Amino acid sequence: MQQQPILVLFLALAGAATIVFIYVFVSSKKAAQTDQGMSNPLKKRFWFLLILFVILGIFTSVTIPKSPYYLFAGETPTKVVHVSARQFAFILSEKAIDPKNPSGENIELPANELVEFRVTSLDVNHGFAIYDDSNRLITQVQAMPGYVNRLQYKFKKPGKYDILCLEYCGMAHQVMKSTFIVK
Ligand SMILES: [Cu+2]
Repeated sequence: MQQQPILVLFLALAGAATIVFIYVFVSSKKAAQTDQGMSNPLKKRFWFLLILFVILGIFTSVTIPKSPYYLFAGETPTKVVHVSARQFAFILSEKAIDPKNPSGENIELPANELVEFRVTSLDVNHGFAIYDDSNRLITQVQAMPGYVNRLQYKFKKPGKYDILCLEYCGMAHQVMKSTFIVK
């Protein structure tokens, strides 16, 4: 519901910006055409922009399918974990968490199977960041009040994983930590 007016505003601004660009492009083209007897600098610019767009197009079409949004496209997660972040703890549960009476349990996840974290916050913005046993950040998502962000991941290595807050959220931000086990 909240997103709809933002989308409309974005589309209106994008439309206005496009009209300005088209106007500038058309008016600059006219000026160049009336400059007879001079080599047209727009020709060079045309080829430069064409090559630039082709290169950008190739890079975009190669890299976008590898972005995290499409990593597990078409796969159904075998396990769903609900996560509620709050000052200054993470509550994890396999059942939906009641925001008025939040409670969680110890979580054990299967290795090499798709897991989905449904992450939200009960107060301010937090970061939900997962670290492996050598303290290497492997994946993360924002925990935002009023939104549920889905984070999908396949844990390759069994072991203990830490969850740390990746968004400064208050005086005790640095102690905001939780763990889970992958078997
Ligand atoms: Cu935090």
